[in-house]
Amino acid sequence: MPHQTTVASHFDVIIVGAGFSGIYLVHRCVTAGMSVRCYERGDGVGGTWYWNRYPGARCDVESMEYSYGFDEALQQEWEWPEKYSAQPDILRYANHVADRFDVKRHIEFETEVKSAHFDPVSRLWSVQTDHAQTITAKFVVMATGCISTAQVPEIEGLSQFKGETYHTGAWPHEKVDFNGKRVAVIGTGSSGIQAIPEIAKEADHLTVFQRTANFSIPTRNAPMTAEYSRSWKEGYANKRELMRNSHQGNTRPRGEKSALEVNAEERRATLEAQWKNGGSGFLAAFNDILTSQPANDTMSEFVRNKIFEIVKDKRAAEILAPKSHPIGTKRICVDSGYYETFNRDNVDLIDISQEPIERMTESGICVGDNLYEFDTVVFATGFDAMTGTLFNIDIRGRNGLALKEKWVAGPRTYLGLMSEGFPNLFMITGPGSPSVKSNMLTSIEQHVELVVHTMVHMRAENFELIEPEISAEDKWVDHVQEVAHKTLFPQANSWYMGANIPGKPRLFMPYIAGVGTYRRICEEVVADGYRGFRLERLPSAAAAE
Ligand code: N01
Repeated sequence: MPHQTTVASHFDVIIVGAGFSGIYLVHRCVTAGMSVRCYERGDGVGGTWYWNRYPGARCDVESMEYSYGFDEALQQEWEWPEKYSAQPDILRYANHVADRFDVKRHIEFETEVKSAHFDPVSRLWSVQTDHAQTITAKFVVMATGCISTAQVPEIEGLSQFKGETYHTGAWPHEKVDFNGKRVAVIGTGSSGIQAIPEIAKEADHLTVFQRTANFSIPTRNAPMTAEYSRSWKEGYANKRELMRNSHQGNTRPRGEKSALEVNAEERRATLEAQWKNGGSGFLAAFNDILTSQPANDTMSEFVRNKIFEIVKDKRAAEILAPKSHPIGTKRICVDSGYYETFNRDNVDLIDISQEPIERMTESGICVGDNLYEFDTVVFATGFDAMTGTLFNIDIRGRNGLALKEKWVAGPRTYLGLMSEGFPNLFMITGPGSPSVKSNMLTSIEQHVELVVHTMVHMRAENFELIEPEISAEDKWVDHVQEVAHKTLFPQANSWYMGANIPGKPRLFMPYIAGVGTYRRICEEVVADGYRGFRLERLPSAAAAE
C-alpha cells in the first residue's frame, strides 16, 4: 500500500485506526460531508485481522453475523466461504469494503499517532504522528480496537534467546515455517488454542506452556452452503434488527431455563446437543450459567468430562481440565481439534501454574531445574486490552490532563464513548460499552452511527464542544461495575478485569447488561438532548441566540 502524506493540516475529523471501526467511520464521515483523515500503523486495513495472521486464526462469530449490516447491497453480494471465517477471508472482506466505499484514499498507512492534545484556546485537537506531522481537527475518534496492543511477558533472558520468536497478535505477513523445528507455544487463550493444532501438524515437536487451563468448545466449522447463505440473505433485515436488540449482538437464542430447574438427564442432553452444535453459543444453553455458581458448576463439569474423554493421557487431561475459574468468566475459546492435539506423539504439555517460566536462555526456556530447548518460541500471551493502545498515545485533554493519569485507577467513561475532560474525543467500543462482550461488528456499527450522528447534530446546531458531565460519568462507571458484580465474571483473573497485565487496576471493563439494553440507553440519552453530556456553543454563537 503506498504511503500517502497529508497535504492539508486541518480536518473536521481525525480517526485513529483503520480496522472495521475506522473503515466504517471514514465512510460515514465522508458521506456526511466532513473532511476526514484516518491514520493507521499497518500498511493495510483490517485492524485485528491485519495483525493476527497466526495459523488457525478464525473468528468465533458466524460470518453472516460478523459482517457489516449498514449496506443492503454489500451484504447481499458478499459470499463467505465458511460458516466461521478464517483470517485471510475476513481481511479480504475488509479490503473489499474499503475499496467498495472508496475509503482508502482517506487513510494514511504506516503512520502511527503518537499524541493528541486538546487546545482549550483554539478548541481543536492537535495530533502528532511518527512522521513528525502535526494536524489539527475538531474531533478525534479513537478507532483503535480493544485488543490491539500485543503483550510479550517480561521474561529474564528473553533477548538472549537465539531462535525465532513470534507473537500471535503481530504475526509476519510471510508464512512462518515450523517444519523440522522444535517449537514452544506460551499461552492457552483463544489465540493459542487456535494456533496449537496447526503448529503441531507442521512442527517436529511442539511444547505447550500452560499457566491457566481454559474451557474450549469445538467450532464445528463447515463450508458455507448456498442454502444457508440464502436463508440469511433473504432475512437479513429482520436478522440485523434482532442482532441490534439482542443480548450479545447476534441471533443466537438464549436458553430460557436455569441449568438447575431441569433434571440431570435433561441437562446432559441439552449440553450434548450444544456440544455437537459447537461454537461459543454453548454458554447460552441455560440462562444462569454466568450468574449462578451451582448452574455454572454443572456446565464446567460437563466440559471437564469431555476433556477426559478426548485426551488419552490422564496426566495431560488433568492439566488441561480447568478448575480455577467458572466456565465463561474468561473468554470462552473455540477450537478445531485442540484437545485432540495432546494425543499426538510430537506434543508435550508443561503446567506452569505452580512453577512459572523462570527465564530464557540462548537455547530455550527454563522452568524449575529443567531447560527446554527450542528453535522457535510463539507467544500467545494476549494483549493489554481496552486501555493499552489508548495509553500508548499521549492523549491530553483540558488542562493538559493525560488520559493515562485520569484512568490510573481504571477507565472512566460515560457510555464507553467519551471521558470527562477530553472534549470532542470519542472512543469506538471503549471501556464501559458492550464492546468485547458482544459481536464486535454490531457494537462497532452502533457506535460509529452514534458518533457521526452526534457530530452532524453539533454542526447543525452550532455546537462546538461535547463532553460528559462528571456526575453522569461517575454514575455510569458505578453502573458498569454494579452490573458486572451481579455475575460470576469478577471471579476470574481475566483480561476483562485487567488481570493479565502486572500492575493494571482490577475492574471489569466491558458493559454487560446487553447490546439491546445499551442501545436503548444511548437512544434515550440522545432523545433527551444528550442527557449527561455538556454541549457548548462558541461564545459568539451563544450570544447571538
Ligand atoms: O490472549 P489471552 P489471546 N507466562 O489473554 C497466558 C480475542 N480472540 O490472544 O490465563 C505464561 O486470552 C495466559 O495465561 P493466564 C478474544 O477476545 C478471539 O489468546 O493469564 N503464560 C493465557 O493463557 C480473546 O479472549 C479469537 O494465566 C502467560 C494466554 O497467555 C482475546 O482475543 C481468536 C503469560 C493469553 O490468553 C485474547 O486472546 C483469538 C506468562 N507470563 C483471539 N502471560 C476468536 O474469535 C500470559 N500468559 C476465536
